[in-house]
Amino acid sequence: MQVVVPIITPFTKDGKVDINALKDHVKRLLELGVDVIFLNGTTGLGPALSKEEKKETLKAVYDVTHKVIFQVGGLNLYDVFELVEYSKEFDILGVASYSPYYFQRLPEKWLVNYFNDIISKSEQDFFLYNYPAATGYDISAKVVGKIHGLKGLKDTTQDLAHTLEYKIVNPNLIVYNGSDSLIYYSLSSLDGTVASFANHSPHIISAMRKLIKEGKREEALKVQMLINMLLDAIRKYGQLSATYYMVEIMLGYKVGYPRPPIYPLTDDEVKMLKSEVEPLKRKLEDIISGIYG
Ligand code: FW2
Repeated sequence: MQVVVPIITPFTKDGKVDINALKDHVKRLLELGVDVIFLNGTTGLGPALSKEEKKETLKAVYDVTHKVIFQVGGLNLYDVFELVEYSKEFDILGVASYSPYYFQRLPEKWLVNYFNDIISKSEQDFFLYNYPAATGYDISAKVVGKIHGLKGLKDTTQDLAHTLEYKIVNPNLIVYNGSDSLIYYSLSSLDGTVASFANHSPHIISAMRKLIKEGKREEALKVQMLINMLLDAIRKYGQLSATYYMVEIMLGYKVGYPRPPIYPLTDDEVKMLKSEVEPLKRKLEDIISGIYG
């Protein structure tokens, strides 16, 4: 029942990775119950980071924890290999990659080759990141069967049956779902959740996990419903950017800025987001204080 956070990459106002903000954020999230840091994922703006920035984030986070999965995917396979090589210097949980994206109609065997090539260069455990809505390609359980040496997989789809299929085909695979609206189901029926939501509400996910462990299913589902309402509010402002501001709203500290093309919110947008979120936040806090007594 692991909670994995696809951590945001904090930037300074002039667009540099804010290393100190990143390290502090990692420390706080671990204290609040997060088990694993997924680096350079979608929420971390992975596709918008340079190879050097990806190295920088790994080095910084590794100073705080070794419980890291390092996302290396990209369209320049030589850069990807360089990151895989770089990862060998670190004793981490593994490397990960999304599939090649943007290009249409790639033959299935090229997708399989891409993952097999990365795995053959890596000394780390390998986690596949499937996000068909973003990449254009679904790496289904059938395709996964052609990839050799997978340790785990993160499936960002809204279809739990699709995610479960990986587990059915290969029960030894560590399988996570990456949708915030399915956190309850990921914790109760898979190996865990990779939740963007954990960037600002790790305490809420930890409380839900406690309820599940205690068999309090209805209460845990109530938390999921409130999470879904929060998500509706957040998504209106652009979830990738709003997540940065949600850290201050929910946890009370600033965590830097996103970087265009993921534009920072305006002051008015932050105010509106806050006023929409506050009533839900209060309801969640009431539930949490009831859980911990
Ligand atoms: C990541 C995740 C979560 C995303 C999801 C997209 O790397 O950011 O897939 O938040 O809506 O795993």
